[in-house]
Amino acid sequence: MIIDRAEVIVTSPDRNFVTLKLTTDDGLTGLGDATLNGRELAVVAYLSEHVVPLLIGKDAHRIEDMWQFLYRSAYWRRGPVTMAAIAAVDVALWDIKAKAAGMPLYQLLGGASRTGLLTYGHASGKDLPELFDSIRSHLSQGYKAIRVQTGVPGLKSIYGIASNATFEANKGVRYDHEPAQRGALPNEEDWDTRSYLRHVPTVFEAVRNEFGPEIPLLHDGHHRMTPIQAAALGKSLEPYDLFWLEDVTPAENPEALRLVRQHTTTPLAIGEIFNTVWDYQQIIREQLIDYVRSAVTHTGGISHLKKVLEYAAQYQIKSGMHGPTDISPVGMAAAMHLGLSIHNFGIQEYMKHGAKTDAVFQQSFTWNDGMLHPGDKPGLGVTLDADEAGKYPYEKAYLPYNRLADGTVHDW
Ligand code: KDG
Ligand code: MG
Repeated sequence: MIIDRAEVIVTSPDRNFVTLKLTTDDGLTGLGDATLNGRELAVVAYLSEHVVPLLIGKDAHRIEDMWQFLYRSAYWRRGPVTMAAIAAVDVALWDIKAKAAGMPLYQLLGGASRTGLLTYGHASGKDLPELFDSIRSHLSQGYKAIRVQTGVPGLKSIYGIASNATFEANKGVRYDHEPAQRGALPNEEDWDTRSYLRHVPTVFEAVRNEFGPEIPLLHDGHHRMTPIQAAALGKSLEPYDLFWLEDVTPAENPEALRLVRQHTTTPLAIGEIFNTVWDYQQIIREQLIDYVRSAVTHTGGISHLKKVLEYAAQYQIKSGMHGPTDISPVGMAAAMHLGLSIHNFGIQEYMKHGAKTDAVFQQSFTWNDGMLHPGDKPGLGVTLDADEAGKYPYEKAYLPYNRLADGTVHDW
């Protein structure tokens, strides 16, 4: 089973996606997601110029060897561009291997460890009435766990709450508040941590009063706090029993979580911008987190993320894979197969893709009663319709950024 062709496909139905398609000499195809929101073409160049020439003529069965070869031979290691490119090759090869075996991929990964994957969706609102409507709408769709993001009095536009500018620039497609803005320069948002820290606990109190104690609630701090601020937030949210508090401090400094951990029992999740097991080494070993947020797409594929999660399992740390719409249906399918097979699955983030995206990527997963299942077609269970994909050329899109009241650039 020799790799005969490798195509890098860029398409922008609802939003940009980068997909690697490998074809073997016996006609099997495999897909891998290489989408890096706002920096998509960097991965396209890495793949087309540097990786594709290395794939042709290679044995498609040798997945681990290919991973090690792409990782080690480049000399320049890690980072989101490199690891997204390697992930795409890895996932496409797993797709091919599972098709060759005539099995859904999760069977090759050890078989199902559960019947389905608990998902959480994104509820948000600039004020309580809007937030409550959004929570009710998610509950009525079937979500059993909900991420709560809220506007903060005095701030016009913040992460997780679609600003009118983003909504309009995205041509009215809301994607449950996808932050990237198409065809323009980055949207500037504003930020004030003290107002946020005062306001957020009042919102969780109101949500618990309205919706009761049962629903698992999550919240994303999006890297915006200092360690002591994050510790204070974790402590002030303890009465509201969060499922997790995510990305409280900037991810570059894992030691920051020591201080947070010393002060709060609110469970912590981090890692959507991590790329390798080495980013997790300290925080897993020191048990500073409860959930690993890495996506298959950004962490070197199934082969590498499985190693991260096996390491995490030694410390009862669970998966909470990143799954906003910037993970393509191919990346989501890979997450579902991995999540179904591992023992330490925690929860899966799940935002529905738009109708155009679903027409480009035909999928076999199901989402019933808040639970995902990848389906039982051989491989990942996703095919890419080239004609549909060709209708949607790449459109430049930028993620937003933050400034404080005095103009200082801040983490968003
Ligand atoms: O591209 C950036 C998004 O993936 C990110 O803002 C989403 O934080 C995010 C989440 O938790 O889904
Ligand atoms: Mg996040």
